[in-house]
Amino acid sequence: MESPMSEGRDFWWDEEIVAADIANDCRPEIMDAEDPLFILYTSGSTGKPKGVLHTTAGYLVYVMQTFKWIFDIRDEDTYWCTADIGWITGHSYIVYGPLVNGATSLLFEGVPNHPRPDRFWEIVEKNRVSIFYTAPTALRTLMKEGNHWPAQHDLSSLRLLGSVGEPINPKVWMWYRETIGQGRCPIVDTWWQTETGGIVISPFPAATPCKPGSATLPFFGIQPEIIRSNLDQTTLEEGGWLVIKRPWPGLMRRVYGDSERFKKTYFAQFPGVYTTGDGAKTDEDGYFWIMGRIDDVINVSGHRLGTAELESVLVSHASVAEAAVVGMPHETKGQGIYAFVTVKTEVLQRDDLIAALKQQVRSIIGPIATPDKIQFAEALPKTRSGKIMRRVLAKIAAGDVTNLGDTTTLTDEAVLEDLIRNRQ
Ligand code: 7RM
Repeated sequence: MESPMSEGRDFWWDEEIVAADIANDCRPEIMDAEDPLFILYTSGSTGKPKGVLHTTAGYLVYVMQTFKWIFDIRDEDTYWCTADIGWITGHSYIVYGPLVNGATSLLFEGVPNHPRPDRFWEIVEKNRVSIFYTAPTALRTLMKEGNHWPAQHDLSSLRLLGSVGEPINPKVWMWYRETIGQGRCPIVDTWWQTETGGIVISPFPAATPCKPGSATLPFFGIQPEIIRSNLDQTTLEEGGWLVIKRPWPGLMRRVYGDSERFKKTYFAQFPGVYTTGDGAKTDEDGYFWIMGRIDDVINVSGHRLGTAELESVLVSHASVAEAAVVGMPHETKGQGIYAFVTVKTEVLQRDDLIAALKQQVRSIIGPIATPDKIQFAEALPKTRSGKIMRRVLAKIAAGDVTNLGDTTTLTDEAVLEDLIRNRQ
């Protein structure tokens, strides 16, 4: 097709590039290893955002190596990470990691379900994508719409799948594995944070035996540990604080402009280790299971329950698409359990579904975990990176709706009205 060129406004790349003296006009700047590379502000569930600062050499070494080994990148691959570039996942695994490895990488600006819920699969087919990295929130959105959408596309180019951002519910993991990966592709469930710079707990594809819902084992050089409030190591299956004992090249260097806050947030509660803020447990194989943010743990009559496990049990019901669980004030138990649930597109919201869901949690986790209230929601409040904003939901559950706190990172304000209106 002819391009309508406008004199003085449009130029041909091939003509301009030969005329440019790249070696002299655009010289690389030599940086010191510890020079700042970028600052990324974390939304921070409470208080004002923190400027997480990463530096040049360590960060680049770390994202280069994790990208190379966890995504097993090869010359013939076409890699696609669906994240927003403004999120750390976009920084590390769209910009720096793929570029420093010279990978062929697809960039996409858009959402998974527009114009139709097969947008991702259409792009995979058209570009013969071989490595695909996305978030559980996107997978749940697409799974909800039914298998006929991926079924319309040739997904045979895929050879490796990745997940990041939230715990992936086992049911969603199985769907990813069977329906998208067609039982053929390994899945890497990658646990990490803005602060860690790159992936710190993850399987190596096809080398680490997987368990759906576990990010499995630490990357080389990473020494995670799970501890109690008194610093003792936890026993098997006992939930506790996830900390990392030794530094690594990708660890953030400081909170921009606030070294006190850096120390206080990550190194004060447990001196000598990096505190992640997540709760976790290990099983008999030493595999790590992330339980959710420690601040979101619910304490029912002295029993501490992580959000991830409760939500995964709700999601395992055939009618349920997504679930978010929060604590609510309760007279006798201290905290009660309030669950927000979205159902699959064709499912009607019925009272007997509430009873079935309560029964399911009761029989799988135990009577103590039975939700006190279940509310059907049209959608859940999420950040731009797809994380459920449980802090906002906890306020709604408590009936404290006049001040929902900082909702600047919320993607869609309209979601709140439905949630408040239908409060149980
Ligand atoms: C990469 C990113 C960090 C928080 C982290 C966790 C949660 C991220 C996983 C996960 C379970 C995962 N950076 N999280 N990945 N939980 N399994 N694979 O998300 O700074 O935006 O968020 O996200 O709670 O602390 S982040």
